[in-house]
Amino acid sequence: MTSTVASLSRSITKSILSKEQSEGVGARVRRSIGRPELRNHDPFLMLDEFSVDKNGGFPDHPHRGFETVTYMLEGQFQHEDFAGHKGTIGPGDLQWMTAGRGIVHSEMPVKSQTRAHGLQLWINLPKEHKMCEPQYQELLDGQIPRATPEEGVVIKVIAGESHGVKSQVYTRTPTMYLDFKVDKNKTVTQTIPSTYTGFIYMLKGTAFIGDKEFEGKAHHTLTLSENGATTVKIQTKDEDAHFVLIAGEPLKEPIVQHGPFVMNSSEEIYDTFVDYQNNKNGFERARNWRSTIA
Ligand code: FJE
Ligand code: FE
Repeated sequence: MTSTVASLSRSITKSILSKEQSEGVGARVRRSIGRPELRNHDPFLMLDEFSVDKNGGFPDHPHRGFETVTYMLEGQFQHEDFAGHKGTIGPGDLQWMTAGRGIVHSEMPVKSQTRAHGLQLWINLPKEHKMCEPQYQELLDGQIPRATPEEGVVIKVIAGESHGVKSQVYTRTPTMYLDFKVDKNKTVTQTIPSTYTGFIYMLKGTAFIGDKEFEGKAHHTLTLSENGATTVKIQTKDEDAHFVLIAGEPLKEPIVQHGPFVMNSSEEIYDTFVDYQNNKNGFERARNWRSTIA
């Protein structure tokens, strides 16, 4: 009975706190998806809330087989790749990078800034897109559409759709990525395709999720039930809240990951090492390349 299911909200199946750990060079991350308690969130491989001061960063490193989505919260971050693509992203800006067959790049805070703070999500690519040409989709804060279902509720639509507002970002893996800023004492509902795997990552304040009002607090990942429901209900009480809701269609393909390479088999991972070492099949420009920002 679809009418019964549609009236139900998805509920919370797990709530996991992300404590800070070291990553890259002198960087601190709160790892959400990708930590031992939060594996198997197909199509998502990793979500890090990163915090980097002027001495840290993620100097020259490769990627193959997935997408990295960097969403800045505070401060300025620079990036530069082996094809000469470079730029700076600031608060509220988005870089959706499809690594495909190969990217080598550097991601570093702007040195004059005190702290760069943001989210980096890794989305797996389906078999037919793993070796695609790399692509960037870059949006400044002001270019990301907002849904405002009522006063005191602002939803930035980074990918997918919310309250009739659609993102133009092309997602090879069907993905919904929404940033919610909700004032205290509000209720908001969000439609999520019933087949999507989803979670909420809390950035600030407290939110109460689902019909059972599960309490979500800052730096916690709340995984959404897969009960076939098409909505999630989120309430605030005596505090404002800031969180992201991320959901996507599971690929249901084998995943073999070796650090920044994610393929479908160990043979493909082996081929990737050979390609990277020999500057082949997408890594041609890696030969003798060094970033100027690291
Ligand atoms: C890394 C491979 C990587 N979390 N959060 C191995 F690609 C990375 C890496 C990142 C990263 C970059 C940013 Cl901008 C934000 C991140 C991992 O680049 F740290 C390891 N160890
Ligand atoms: Fe990277």
